[in-house]
Amino acid sequence: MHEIDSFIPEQKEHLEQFRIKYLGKKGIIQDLFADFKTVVPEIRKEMGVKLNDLKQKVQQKIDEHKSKFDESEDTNADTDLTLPAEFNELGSRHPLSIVRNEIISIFSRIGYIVNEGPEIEDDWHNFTALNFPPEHPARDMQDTFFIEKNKEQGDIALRTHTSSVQVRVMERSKPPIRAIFPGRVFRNEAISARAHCIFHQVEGLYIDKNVSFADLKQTLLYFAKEMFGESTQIRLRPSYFPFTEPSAEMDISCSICGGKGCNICKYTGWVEILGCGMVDPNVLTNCGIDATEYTGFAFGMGIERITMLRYGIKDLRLYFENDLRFLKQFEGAY
Ligand code: 2U9
Repeated sequence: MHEIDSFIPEQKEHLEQFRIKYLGKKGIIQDLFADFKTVVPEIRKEMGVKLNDLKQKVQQKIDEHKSKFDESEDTNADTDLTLPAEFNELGSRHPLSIVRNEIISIFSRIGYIVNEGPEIEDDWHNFTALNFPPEHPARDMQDTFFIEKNKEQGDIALRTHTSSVQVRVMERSKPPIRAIFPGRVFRNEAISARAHCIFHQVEGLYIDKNVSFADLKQTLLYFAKEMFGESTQIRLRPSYFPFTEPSAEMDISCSICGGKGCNICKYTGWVEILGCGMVDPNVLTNCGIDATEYTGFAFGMGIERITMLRYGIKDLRLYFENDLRFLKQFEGAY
C-alpha cells in the first residue's frame, strides 16, 4: 500500500505537511507534471490520466481529514464548558384549562366520569332530541353556525352546547349515568367583553332511579363550596330551558365582596354561575330511557364565566389574545 492510502494524520500540522509534500509548489506532484513534458507520445495520454488521478486522490485525502479537524476545532475552541446552562423558559397552563381541570377534579371526587363528543353535530343531537321546538330561536342562523342546511336529512351545524354529547351517551348506555361533559361550543354572537362566538362549557348529568331536585341542589352546593370556598352560599331562581323541567338558574354569594355588594355583583351580593334542572321526560324518552322508571338532573356552566369570577378577569377577549403578560399571571396555578 502506498503512503497516500495509509496516511492518517493525528494533528492538523501533519495534514499540512502532507499537503506541502504532495501538492506544494515544490511538491512531488508538481515535479511529476514538470517531468511530464518529457514523456514520449505513445504513453503520454495514459500517463496524463494517471497523474490527474493521483492529484485527485491526494486532494480527497486532505479534504476528508480537514473536515474532521475543523469540527473538533469548533467544539474545543468556541465552547466554554464552565458557562452556566441556557435557561429554557417553561410555558404555563391557560387559565381556562386550569379551571376546567379543577371542575373535572371536583366532580370526579363524587363519582362523575368525563365524556367528550364531536364539535360538528346533526340537528337531532343538538336540538330535536333536546326538546327544542321547530321554530325555537336557537335554531336560527343568527344564533347557530350552520355547515349544511338539509330539509330531508337534517341540518349539520357547529354544536351550540355540549348537551349533544349527553344525548349520545344516553342513547348508548343504561342508567345509572353520572358524567360531566367539557368542551368547546359555538354561537353566532358578536364578540364583546362579555360574549364570544367560541366558548367552553362543562355540563353535567345524573340519571338513576329516584334522583330528585334535592340531589341536584346538594350536588351544586358541594360544587360551589369546592370552587369558590367553604363560606359560599347558593340560591336557585326559577327559569326555563326546553330540555329541563323544572329549570333553574343558580347564583352564588359574590366571591369578590363576600355578599356585601360590589360592581361585579351589581350591588346585589349574588352572581349567576350556571343553569340547571330536572331532565324533561320527553328528552329521556327521545334518548331511549324509560321515563317512568328513571329521573335525572342536568346542569351547564360557561368556563369563561367561572374563570372570570375565580380570578377577577373583566374582559373575556383576554382569553384568546395569547398575550404573555396575561397568561404568565397564572403560572404555578393548579
Ligand atoms: C340533556 C338534558 C339536559 C343541561 C343544562 C343549562 C341548564 C344551562 C347554560 C349555562 C351557561 C349554557 O354555557 S351556557 O350558556 N346551560 O343553563 N344546561 S340545564 O341540560 C341538559 C343537557 C342534556 C340530555
